[in-house]
Amino acid sequence: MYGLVNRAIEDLVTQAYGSDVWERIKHEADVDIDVFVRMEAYPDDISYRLVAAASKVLEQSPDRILGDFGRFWPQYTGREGYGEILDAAGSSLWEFLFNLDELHSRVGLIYPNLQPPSFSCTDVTEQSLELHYYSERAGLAPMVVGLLEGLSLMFDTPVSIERTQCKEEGADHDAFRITKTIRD
Ligand code: 1MF
Repeated sequence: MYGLVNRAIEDLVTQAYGSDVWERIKHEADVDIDVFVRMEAYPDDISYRLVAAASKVLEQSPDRILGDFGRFWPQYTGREGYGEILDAAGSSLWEFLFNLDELHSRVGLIYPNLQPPSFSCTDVTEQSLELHYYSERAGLAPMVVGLLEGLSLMFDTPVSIERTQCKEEGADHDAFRITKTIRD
């Protein structure tokens, strides 16, 4: 994955726990890279090892780390100069979710080593939809839940998220039912 992803993990950890903890995580992950270059493609293995090491050092489940990363990603990429691409993808949560593949193909035009996941929406009503998630990468569904929570905040649209299909349990792909909730 592009260095931007590893940089986001670094920022997330450093903001919350400081750079000493980040150095410990890199050491635990056996990652000997001083500075991740945002536009360089790194082996996926490095990102997976960083998540596993963060889980160990911070004594939190890998799924929780992935969820935190997902929630962090929309604001992080917005800040790091991708705000325009994010803005162009939609002005409501539903519109944004419909346009995820287009967003990734735009990024992929500039960064040819991108291996984007693919998303589609079915059973769409004003109140809810089912989001289908297809990826060549394993185990990242908890990150997608975090991403949806981050987008929900970004669009000020509270939702509940229910996992309706799980690839690890034999389904063809992962899917989520997203339902708008009323604020109290
Ligand atoms: O292959 C990749 O390197 C890669 C990197 C990031 C592929 C996808 C992504 C983004 N994606 C991360 C989870 C991947 C899960 C999977 O592969 O199964 C999050 C996708 C996403 C989902 C829901 C809502 C919003 C999402 O992201 C919006 C987005 C997507 C991509 C970018 C920014 C916002 C992006 C921008 C520039 C990139 C890479 C990704 O590359 C750079 C970075 C710095 C300098 C130059 C290029």
